[in-house]
Amino acid sequence: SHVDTNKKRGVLIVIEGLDRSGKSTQAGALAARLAQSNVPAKLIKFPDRTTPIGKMIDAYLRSQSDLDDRAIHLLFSANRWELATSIERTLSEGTTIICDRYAFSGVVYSVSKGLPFSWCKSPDIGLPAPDLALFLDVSPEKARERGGYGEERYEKEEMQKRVRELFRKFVVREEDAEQRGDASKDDVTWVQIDAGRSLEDVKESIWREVQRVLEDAPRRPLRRL
Ligand code: T5A
Ligand code: NA
Repeated sequence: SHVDTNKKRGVLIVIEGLDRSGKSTQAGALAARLAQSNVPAKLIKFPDRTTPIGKMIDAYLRSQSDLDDRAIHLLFSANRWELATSIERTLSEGTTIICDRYAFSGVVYSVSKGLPFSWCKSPDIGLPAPDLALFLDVSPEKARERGGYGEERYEKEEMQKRVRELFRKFVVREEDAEQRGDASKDDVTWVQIDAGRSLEDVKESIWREVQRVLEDAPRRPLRRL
């Protein structure tokens, strides 16, 4: 069959951040803006609560079931692997993916419960790596202004504070490595976004980063975690 070598692959954009940082709001706004700009794009979300594994995760998050910390960690990862082939296919067909939470949430939430960092990373090794990872940072005070955290298992201020510190470590480590010039070519590009500002300001910051990656990323092969 005819292979169109001029066809650009889609770009994998991950939006990470704390509960109530505005991830879903911004992911939706970005999808709309890409559509207006005639960039084929698809919005996905993790956990995907619609799959059989996703239903187990949903019950756990709503405290309707209890699971060992390691078991739920592996389910979150398996939930990503369920969709990995479809993500790769979509990207190779030229469609950009906006992903509301990904493997970094997986690591950060489990590490903040006390599981070892390297153990937490290992089940996600080999998943498609994002071309851009945005960290939406928001203070617990701002989150409270937005109606506070919800009723789910991790939506407690102490947990959110630990999660925030861990996300910041991820991002700062990558930024430092880039500035020192010793970032490995496989490192994920992180951008921290101050998500405590107005919806419009956050949207504009995100759009600036996305335009840049839409230019650069399609020339590189898709990487893996
Ligand atoms: N988890 C997830 C793991 O432990 N391991 C994993 O591997 C994964 C993938 C569920 C939980 O699962 C954990 C992390 C989570 O604790 P979820 O279903 O994604 O994750 O649920 P949340 O991320 O908690 O969803 P939230 O709805 O709380 O957060 P969002 O999406 O960040 O926030 P959003 O967009 O819904 O906005 C929240 C409110 O704030 C307002 C919005 O209108 C909305 O009311 N808002 C703003 N207000 C003022 N100014 C702004 N700039 C605003 N932006 C949004
Ligand atoms: Na959300």
